Amino acid sequence: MEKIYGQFRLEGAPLYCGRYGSGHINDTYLLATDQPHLYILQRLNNKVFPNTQMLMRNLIAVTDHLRKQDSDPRHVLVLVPTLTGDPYLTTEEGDVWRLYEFITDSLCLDKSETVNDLLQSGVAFGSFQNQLADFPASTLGETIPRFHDTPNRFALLHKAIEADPLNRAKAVEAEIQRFLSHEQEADALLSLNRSGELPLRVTHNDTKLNNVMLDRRTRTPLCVIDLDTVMPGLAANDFGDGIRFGASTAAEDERDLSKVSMSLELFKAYATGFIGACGQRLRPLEIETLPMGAKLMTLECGARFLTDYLMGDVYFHIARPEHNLDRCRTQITLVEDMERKWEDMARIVAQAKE
Ligand code: ADP
Ligand code: GN1
Ligand code: MG
Repeated sequence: MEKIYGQFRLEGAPLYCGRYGSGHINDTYLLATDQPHLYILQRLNNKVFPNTQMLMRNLIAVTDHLRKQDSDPRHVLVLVPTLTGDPYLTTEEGDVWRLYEFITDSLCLDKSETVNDLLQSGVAFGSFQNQLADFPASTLGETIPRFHDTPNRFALLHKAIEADPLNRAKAVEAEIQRFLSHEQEADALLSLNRSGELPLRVTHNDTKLNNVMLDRRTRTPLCVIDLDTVMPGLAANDFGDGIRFGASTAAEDERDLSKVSMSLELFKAYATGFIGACGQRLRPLEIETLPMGAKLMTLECGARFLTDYLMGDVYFHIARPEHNLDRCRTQITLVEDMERKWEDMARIVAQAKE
């Protein structure tokens, strides 16, 4: 690792560098120096992101835009340059490494400890969308083409079932059927976009609770992180992914499915924070379709976990052999629970707008 971090403009002598966080995509390390000064060092996953140079161009443009509105260094990700003055490092092997200032006195939660924590993450992602409302969307590259194209995610699931390279499909036939029985709904939001009823906005597209840093003392939002998928998208998807992860009563990879449900209390908290922070920007139909965003993001993410399980765990980092299978089971359990709570979800969203 010294070969990597030694090429950045560090303050102080490095003391420690070790794996950090619970992201599923990039390789993340905490780097500490004797100043003391903390950094986050990351290698981008170039299997997931086909064009890492374009991704970094997006990231620099988006953070520059955010910084014009808020110059506090704890509020916007800060890249530390290399010794040669570049904003990130490209190795001879073609890997891209970046170094961030560590956001100090912050919390990054895999699970909300209080209802207010989730409400605050809704505020963070709602405000994020507001801050990017005047960002020139056409200058953003598509870092993962068709990222939230749910029908295409189902097409990829079908391909995986057919290819079945590890002979796993037979044993998970029940899970496959639970997902496929929802396939006809997959296009519900994109079709409204094609007909011009739902607009594209600049969205984050990965609005998990652990992609926002809260202030350790006040527990209010400090900074939205993980900007690798900032692209034009639907507001309902940013709402929906926040619910998928944050309003669940259990972890994304919980094995005991009796613990997994979608909490209406948490749903209401996130809806209140998100809708409040998006302000007047959302059209009535965008608000009305927020529950559908929650259902489709959960269905889509579950279909992606199942696809990855069938393909041999080539996309998401796993920590145990059936990790992706466990994850897909929690997601489909949540989808089915949302269906039971559908009317309450619609009512809560309508009330949050008032
Ligand atoms: P991934 O795409 O793999 O999820 P993230 O960019 O979300 O990668 O980073 C993984 C984790 O590293 C985050 O969930 C957070 O805990 C931590 N992290 C990332 N950037 C910072 C930062 N600037 N300051 C403090 N912690 C950070
Ligand atoms: C990945 O990078 P991370 O861990 O924040 C994934 C999301 C999924 C999520 C599921 C680029 O997010 O799309 O919803 O895992 N990110 C990418 O936890 O695929
Ligand atoms: Mg992340």
